[in-house]
Amino acid sequence: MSTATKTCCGTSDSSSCHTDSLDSMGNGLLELLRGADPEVGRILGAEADRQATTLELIASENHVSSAVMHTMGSWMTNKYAEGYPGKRYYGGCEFHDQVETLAIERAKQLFGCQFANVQPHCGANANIAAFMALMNPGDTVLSLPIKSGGHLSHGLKVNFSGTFYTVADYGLDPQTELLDYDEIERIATECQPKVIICGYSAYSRAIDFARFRAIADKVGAYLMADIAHIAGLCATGVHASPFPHAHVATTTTHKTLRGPRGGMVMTNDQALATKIDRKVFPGSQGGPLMHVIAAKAVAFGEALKPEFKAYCEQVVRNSRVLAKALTTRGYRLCSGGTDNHLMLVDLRTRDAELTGADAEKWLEKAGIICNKNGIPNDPRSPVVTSGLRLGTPAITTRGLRETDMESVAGWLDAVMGSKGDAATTARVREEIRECCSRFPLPH
Ligand code: DSN
Repeated sequence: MSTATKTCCGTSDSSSCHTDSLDSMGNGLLELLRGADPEVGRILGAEADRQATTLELIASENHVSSAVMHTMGSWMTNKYAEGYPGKRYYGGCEFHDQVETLAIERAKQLFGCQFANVQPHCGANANIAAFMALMNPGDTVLSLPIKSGGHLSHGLKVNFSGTFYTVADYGLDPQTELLDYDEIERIATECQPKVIICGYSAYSRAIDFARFRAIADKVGAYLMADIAHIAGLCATGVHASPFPHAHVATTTTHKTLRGPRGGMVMTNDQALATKIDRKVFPGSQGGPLMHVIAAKAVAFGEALKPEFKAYCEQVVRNSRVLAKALTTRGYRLCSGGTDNHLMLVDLRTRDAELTGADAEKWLEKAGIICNKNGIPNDPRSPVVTSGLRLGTPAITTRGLRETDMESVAGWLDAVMGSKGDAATTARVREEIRECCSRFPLPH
């Protein structure tokens, strides 16, 4: 650790460096790059410093453990392993078979399902494979559009999903901004979809998977649950599980699940599992990212521990407290609150002129990272927006608790309330640096 500031960022300003938050392997990497590639080393050091000294409120991001982080940068990256354990197209896969099998077995245990494909490179790839396994091109998928909190891979026109499939939408109740299951049932009955998707990117309330399955059964559709955002909560019982209700569940592994950047598809149906495997490889991907699959195994091992359940419970407690603290300060939350790790803040109730784009920019200067987000029926464009999406997974990983959420709400409000005024921003930036030094990133 004594070399920490020396290896920092490659900048001359050691006061802004926080590589003491790196573990020995992180510092070792920066030291290595100082000789091997100082340009990249400088960028990586600066990014390590950025993460160490800012509060990450993007609901889909997290800080992985050192074990997960360094498994991604391991020998496993050197190998082609197309195929599946025991059925590869390349020699030398003995240990790749072992680690992929371990990842699969841990995933099955974690989510209480019978089959898991851990090869998708990301959530969108998992969804491509699921679509291909469940539908033929032209078939109808019923989903929540992105403008109401859905995901682009659920049917956006410019995405593969909207290009190759017929898309029908369900919305949120305009008054409550909640899922309206009766209305979803009515639309499903009318459009007779082959697949109904539930699971969202910006919906802060619990999902009733059983109700969705009843609707799917009534119209003879498959139910596909994309649990990318809430995977960690589902794995620990903090949110209901998609199983046994969903025919297929897809997820990313890097959000609340706190693993490496990647995707996964799960099912309880043997015939669907066989199809899914074929649609992942060779259907839509080539060589699996074995270094990421190894890191998925590590992350799933971590998620099976009791500490991870406690972490997920804390994520939701923090989210609820932050939501309340913002409400107290005059911000309206879509649907009135949160049941999970995120909230969607309607900025207009605090200041009619306030936009998501401005707020995101001002907050970043103050050391709070978040994303502008459209709110349901947002009159502003998606690059401006009237909302902010905030999430607590990453700050909970650093150890912030309920009492700290009051400070976080205060910082958010100070910056937005002052319209990014320089003196307020500088004060908040310093207070956040101090907070980050009390809550270092995981080692
Ligand atoms: N981009 C992710 C999110 O931020 O929710 C979804 O894939």
